[in-house]
Amino acid sequence: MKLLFYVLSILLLQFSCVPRKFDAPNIILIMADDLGYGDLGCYGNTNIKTPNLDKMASEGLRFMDYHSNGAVCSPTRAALLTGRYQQRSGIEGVVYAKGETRQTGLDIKEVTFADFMKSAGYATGIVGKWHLGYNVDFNPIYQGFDFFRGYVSGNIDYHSHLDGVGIPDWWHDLEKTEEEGYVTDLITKYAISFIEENKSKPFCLYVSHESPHYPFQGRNDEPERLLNGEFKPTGTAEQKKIAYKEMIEVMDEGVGDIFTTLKKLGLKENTFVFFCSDNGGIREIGSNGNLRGNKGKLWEGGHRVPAIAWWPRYIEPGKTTDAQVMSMDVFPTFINLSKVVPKYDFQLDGMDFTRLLIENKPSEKRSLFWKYRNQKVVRNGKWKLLVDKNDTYLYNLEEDISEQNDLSSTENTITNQLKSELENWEQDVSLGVKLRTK
Ligand SMILES: [Ca+2]
Repeated sequence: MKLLFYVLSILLLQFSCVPRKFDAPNIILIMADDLGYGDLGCYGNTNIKTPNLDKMASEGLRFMDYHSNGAVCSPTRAALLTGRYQQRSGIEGVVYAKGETRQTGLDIKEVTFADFMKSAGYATGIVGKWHLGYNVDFNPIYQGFDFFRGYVSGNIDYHSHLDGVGIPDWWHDLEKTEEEGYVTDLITKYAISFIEENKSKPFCLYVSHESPHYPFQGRNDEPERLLNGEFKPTGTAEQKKIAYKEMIEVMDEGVGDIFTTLKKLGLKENTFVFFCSDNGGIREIGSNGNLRGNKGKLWEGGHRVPAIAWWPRYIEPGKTTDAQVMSMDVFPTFINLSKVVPKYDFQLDGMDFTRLLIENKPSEKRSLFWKYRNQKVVRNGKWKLLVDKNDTYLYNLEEDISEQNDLSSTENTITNQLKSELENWEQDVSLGVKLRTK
């Protein structure tokens, strides 16, 4: 299938399905890990200082109703990479360091946004977290990326780079490599060197931060995971909160360094930068603002997350949008931004949001779906139906963003309609799904 994709890509037609009102930009996708809806200054946080992301928002478009496809790491990444609901690639849950899922990953036959961008003539790179398979056979290099500096597990010690079971996890492309440094700083360093090396050609860079995922460690903290197998006890809740703040602030500093690099290299005007998170903040340490719930659950706090788009030449500065956008929409948007349309039937679930960027016009209306463990959700406009085991809840998010008033018993018609939509969707995405094992 991948071979077919490449062959067909050579036959790409040079026209676009939307008006060609823009020049194809360089693309930088920056994703934070477990960053909550209330964790940035520009989303109301007064404790954590994020001047660079705040500036990005003041110069760009801030999303108020952006959602991660998953409430945890791997599913969101599968959807982000493939432009489809994660159920279709069999990644509905976390690919854990421990246990049998360690042998699984995103099938390399899947067509990722990196595959497409590479075929469209872009240099492609990923720095930071992969989390779509531990075995080298699942490495990002086999998923369309020319360049990989980072780790394949869900999290590594920020200093010793050991994964959750104590295995070293830092890679240069296909080679496991020892390298000193605080993970967030290494990610920024390699993001910048990738941009510098590719400044003269179109590039698509995925900056996949670990911050602010645990272990909660600042730049000058000691490693918690040691090579002799020792795992030191983690800090108190108060110490974790202090580290959490620093972790976000160091990531923000790195975002600032990327913008400085773009400016220095004369790439500022026509580079599209998109920042988002992969799921909501965790309980007690992260902030999800006034949303209910947290990472791992399908209340809004689990998947409504910060997102900012920046593209000085085309995006009107300082605006916000209520458009409902999801991780899986990133791939079709990249396709359109590249201005290269493959003569190939993509069957993506996501929808291109270029018009939202350049004209502030939302895409056509649609329903959005989530499923994780015992919870399922369908969102249609202001309505959100949540099935939690055997209980069904209906919320009007326009009036009740904190999901406090269940309207399922009074709004029977919409409840039944959404229930039926949810069942149809489940049926649709469950067809032929099988987790692959290497
Ligand atoms: Ca995450």
